[in-house]
Amino acid sequence: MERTLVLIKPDGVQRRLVGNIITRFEQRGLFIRAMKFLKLDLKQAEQHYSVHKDKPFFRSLIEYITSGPIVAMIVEGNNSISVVRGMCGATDGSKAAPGTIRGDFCTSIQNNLIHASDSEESYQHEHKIYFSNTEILDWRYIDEELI
Ligand code: FUP
Repeated sequence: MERTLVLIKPDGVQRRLVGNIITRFEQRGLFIRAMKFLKLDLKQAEQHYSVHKDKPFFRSLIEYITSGPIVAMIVEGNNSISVVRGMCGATDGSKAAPGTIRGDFCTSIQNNLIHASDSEESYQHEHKIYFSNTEILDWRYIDEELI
């Protein structure tokens, strides 16, 4: 099984979509291995989005992602990186398909509710910003084999 790093961004928290989003992952048969509610500091935000540091939208993105609390999760499942990206929908909410999280709840490219790792390499870079190894719990749901 594969792991991915998911963030419910400040607009997702402010708009009370945390429960809806987590429910989607639970219902899909994905497994939550770690979760926390936190406010990113500047250093963490710049580290997370370091690949975008030369992009024109970088400062605005950093301001947005540090503007309020977020929920960070490590989600595990079969092909979870592509499964979760599919559930998020296109980066630009105005182009995201209905039925996806962005396609159901937003139209913005920046305030797009959710982040999910786009590759194993990104997951390796990102998860260490949010979780220490002891915070990733070694546990199983009782129905994992069935799912
Ligand atoms: P994603 O992998 O879907 O999170 O998208 P990207 O890595 O391409 O971009 C990271 C974040 O930068 C997006 F979630 C939103 C923001 N962004 C903008 O604000 N403007 C842009 O033109 C592109 C991305």
